[in-house]
Amino acid sequence: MSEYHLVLGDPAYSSWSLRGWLLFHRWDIPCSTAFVSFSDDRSVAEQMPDMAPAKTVPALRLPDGAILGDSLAIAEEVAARHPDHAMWPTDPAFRARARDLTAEMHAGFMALRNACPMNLRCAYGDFTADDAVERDLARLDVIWTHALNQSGGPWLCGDYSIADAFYAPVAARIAGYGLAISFEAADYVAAHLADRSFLVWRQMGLTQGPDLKRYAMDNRQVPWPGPAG
Ligand SMILES: N[C@@H](CCC(=O)N[C@@H](CS)C(=O)NCC(=O)O)C(=O)O
Repeated sequence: MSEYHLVLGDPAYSSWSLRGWLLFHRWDIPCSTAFVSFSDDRSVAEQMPDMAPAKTVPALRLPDGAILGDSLAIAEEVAARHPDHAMWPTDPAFRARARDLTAEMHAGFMALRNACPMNLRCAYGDFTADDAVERDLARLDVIWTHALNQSGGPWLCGDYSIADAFYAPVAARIAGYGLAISFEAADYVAAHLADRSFLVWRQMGLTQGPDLKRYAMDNRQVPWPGPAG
């Protein structure tokens, strides 16, 4: 085993997989990939017995054989093995903020995540956010605006960092569900939608795997609000 091996879920729908994949693609770190299917009758864990004890995607096998089953652990470990890539910002203040933002994303925003599952194949024109989702959006506005004011944009903590990779799926949800946010936050969402690596992943999402009914909403569909590729 001489390289990283990353197992991912359906690109259209697997938000955690997008984070894990960005950690490699955005920094040009070579890895082999394999995909489980959310339409398979078997569980994710059953589809990747070689990645045990990991039971969710993304799951990473390190070149030395160790298995990681959590995206934050993957980020920390890959960043530690590639200090030259500055996946965490080198500036101490930016680095501290990036860690804080990443931790908050990893642990939070459950209302938004539950109400608006990532679906890179659809955008909706008439989705109404409930109060809990509005609270998550207000919190995103606060922390993104604070970080962007310090960094000057377009990314949260200087150059694109792990924090940005972690917020990419949330940006896709805000775009796809047409959720109302501040102008500064909207610019940050637009930066994600136009990001080269995000575009590559979305193309995979558009072409790979079946449409999954459980991710579809009854809302009116509108064109995707970002570049096609
Ligand atoms: N805390 C994990 C969460 C990963 C996760 O929940 N992945 C979902 C797909 S987006 C999954 O594999 N679900 C399958 C399952 O729970 O059985 C991480 O940060 O990687």
